[in-house]
Amino acid sequence: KHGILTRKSHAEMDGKRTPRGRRGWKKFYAVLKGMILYLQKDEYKPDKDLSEVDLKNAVRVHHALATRACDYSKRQNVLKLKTSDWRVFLLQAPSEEEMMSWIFRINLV
Ligand code: I3P
Repeated sequence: KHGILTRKSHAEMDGKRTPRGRRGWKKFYAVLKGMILYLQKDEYKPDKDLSEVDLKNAVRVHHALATRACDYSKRQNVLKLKTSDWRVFLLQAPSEEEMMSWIFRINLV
């Protein structure tokens, strides 16, 4: 699955709140491949190598939990992604349908 996702980091690997200055929203081209959600700067090209930044932004979604971000109301179609290493991301999809689809696909991994 792939599509546009806008990300906000909420908590870090130690479970601590992401510090100010790194809590902003950022738009990515998202690709879910195997157990990894790639958050790329540019559109997906099958034969192009990932940049260092793209690799750094990749999230392992094995044993992660995706739910609708019911407690976040500033933006629409936002899902909450909790990873097995205690990171928390908010991910905004372009539509309700897309958000539901991402939740379903991430939880299948
Ligand atoms: C954050 C940025 C986010 C905001 C967040 C700020 O600043 O303005 O948009 O979240 O508020 O800390 P920075 O880019 O300097 O990290 P919202 O859009 O959800 O308000 P927060 O600290 O209350 O999460």
